[in-house]
Amino acid sequence: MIRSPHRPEDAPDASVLDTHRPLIRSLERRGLIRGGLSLGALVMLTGCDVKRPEAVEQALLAMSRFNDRVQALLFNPNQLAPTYPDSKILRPPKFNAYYDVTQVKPVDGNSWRLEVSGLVSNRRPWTLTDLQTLPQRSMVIKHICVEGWSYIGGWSGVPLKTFLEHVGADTRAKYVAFKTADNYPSSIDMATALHPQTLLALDYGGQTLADPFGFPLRLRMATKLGYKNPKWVTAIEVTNTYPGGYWESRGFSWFAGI
Ligand SMILES: Nc1nc2c(c(=O)[nH]1)N[C@H]1C(S)=C(S)[C@@H](COP(=O)(O)O)O[C@H]1N2
Ligand SMILES: [Mo]
Repeated sequence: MIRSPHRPEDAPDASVLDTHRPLIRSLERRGLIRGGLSLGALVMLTGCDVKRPEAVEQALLAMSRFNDRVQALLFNPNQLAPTYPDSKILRPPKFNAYYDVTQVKPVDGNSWRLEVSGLVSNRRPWTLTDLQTLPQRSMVIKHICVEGWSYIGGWSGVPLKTFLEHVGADTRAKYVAFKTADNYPSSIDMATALHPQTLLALDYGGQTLADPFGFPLRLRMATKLGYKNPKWVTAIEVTNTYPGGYWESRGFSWFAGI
């Protein structure tokens, strides 16, 4: 059996609710809920793990898709997630993947290429040096994993929006999809791809990404849960065909953002 970092056997605790406070607050502000959110409702909005009988799995899957649309409608492209001072950056960051840290296979930065496909005008692959010459941006943000833990991390890299402009992406397309060296497919909505706090990260805490955290390139977004941030990215595709993702095909919410 695959080791799940999202341990469905564990019951969620108060810290899970805590890590989703920004989402809850934003829903409250928009008058969609009053006085907080039940754990059940939260589960449906975020695809957070809870104990659930196998029988309701299909229903939950359908519900989580419906909620992807609701969540996408709630997304405000101009709203910024909270940022923090550099002094709060956790060093080293916390590791997570669908396997243990000892099983990480480092990627060779020299032979690594970023493939580009789909609705773009330039499909030329990118080297690490190519990416380093694009304008960079930094952000210190909170990483929230559905397991119920979080940490503040400092990331720098190329805004995905800048990259998409450089490859001549059709930004009217619905999705941006990612492939990774460890076979962890992932995808996001175009509105989040163009958000200013969505980076193709090359550095953590002012240093080149360490192997366990996605060297040479990983996606880092301030507005989505941890599992939506693929590490060791090898390919980007702009598409109108729903691409899904590793945890999404196992019942987790696809949008998973605020
Ligand atoms: N390629 C890849 N990316 C991944 C994962 C993975 O297993 N493989 N796990 C995700 C999950 S569940 C989390 S919480 C974060 C952890 O990122 P970190 O190790 O930088 O904290 O990476 C995400 N990106
Ligand atoms: Mo996660």
